[in-house]
Amino acid sequence: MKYIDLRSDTVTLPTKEMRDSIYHAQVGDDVYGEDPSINRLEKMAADILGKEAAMFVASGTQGNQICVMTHTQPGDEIILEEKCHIITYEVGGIARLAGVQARLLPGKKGVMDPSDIETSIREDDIHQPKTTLICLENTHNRAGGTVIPLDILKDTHEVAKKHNIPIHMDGARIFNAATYLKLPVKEIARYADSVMFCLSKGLCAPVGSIVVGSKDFISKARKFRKMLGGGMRQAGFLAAAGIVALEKMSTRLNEDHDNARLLAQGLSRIPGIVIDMDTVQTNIVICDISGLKMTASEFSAKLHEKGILINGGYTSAVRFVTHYWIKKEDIETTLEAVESI
Ligand code: TLP
Repeated sequence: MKYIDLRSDTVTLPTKEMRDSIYHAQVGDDVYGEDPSINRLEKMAADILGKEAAMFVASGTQGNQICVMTHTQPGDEIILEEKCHIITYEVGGIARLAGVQARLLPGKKGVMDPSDIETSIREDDIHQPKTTLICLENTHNRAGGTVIPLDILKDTHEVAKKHNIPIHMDGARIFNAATYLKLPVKEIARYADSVMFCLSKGLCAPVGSIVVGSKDFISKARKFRKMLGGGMRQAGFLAAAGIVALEKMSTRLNEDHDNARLLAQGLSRIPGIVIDMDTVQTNIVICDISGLKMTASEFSAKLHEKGILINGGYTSAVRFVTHYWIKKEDIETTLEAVESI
């Protein structure tokens, strides 16, 4: 059976052009800085994001963890939104690897209020840890792919500068945010000192993410990447696909957003399903199915029987994610299947 896979945009397979570029890639030992494809990808990424330097990493998680380690010292405190990926899905890495303490703030649709951030910054007091990092997530996964509005981003940046605290942006899906805001991605990245973004989600590359920042930051970060086993030698085979991802796939995300909206509109018409349409901004649709009187895992098992894959959990929230391999017809098939359930 050919499944319609809406579990995540992480499931995207590489395109034919990516496979060809992988086959023909020029490679070398990247730990020596000698992989031409990695060097080209990193230069491209730094230019597109408007930063001095970039570094290829194995995954988004590895990139986020390296950034937290690079910005902080063990015993510091960092500010994060309470449902962000770093806190929810990175296995407690910031505690184990960076040795930092998390100060979690509630977000509105995933977005922290800049004044809440400011009041959470620790005073210079012998009893208190030092606040040394603010982490933002853009788009915000668990809030439904929501984008940080530019004015809030600017205000957050002002607060951070005033207190001399760097901002790290988990921009796993920053190209979706830029597509939504109709802005070049560097107009978002300029409000962060470091950004991690994924090549392997909506951009379809098989493996890899990128960290960007200043030259100093990236050279310090390279040491943490090595420590975490991320010195991947002939990684140019992966970079080759990443180059196609940046050149070809970053400009087509509107299609995924249109499909997500179509899906959300259809789902919201089905009795028992509730969606906050304001959160449907990019390629993620999160809905509440408590009115269907079944758990999310029961719902996803029923969809599975009909050839549709989503991630179900124990709560009543389910997530659908659109991507390159999901076409408009797949959305129609999905809506028919949900309706029949
Ligand atoms: N998110 C995955 C799962 O880990 C939940 C998904 O299916 O959405 N930041 C954000 C905002 C992410 O959504 C993800 C992946 C990551 C970081 C981590 O990227 P990877 O999977 O490459 O480690």
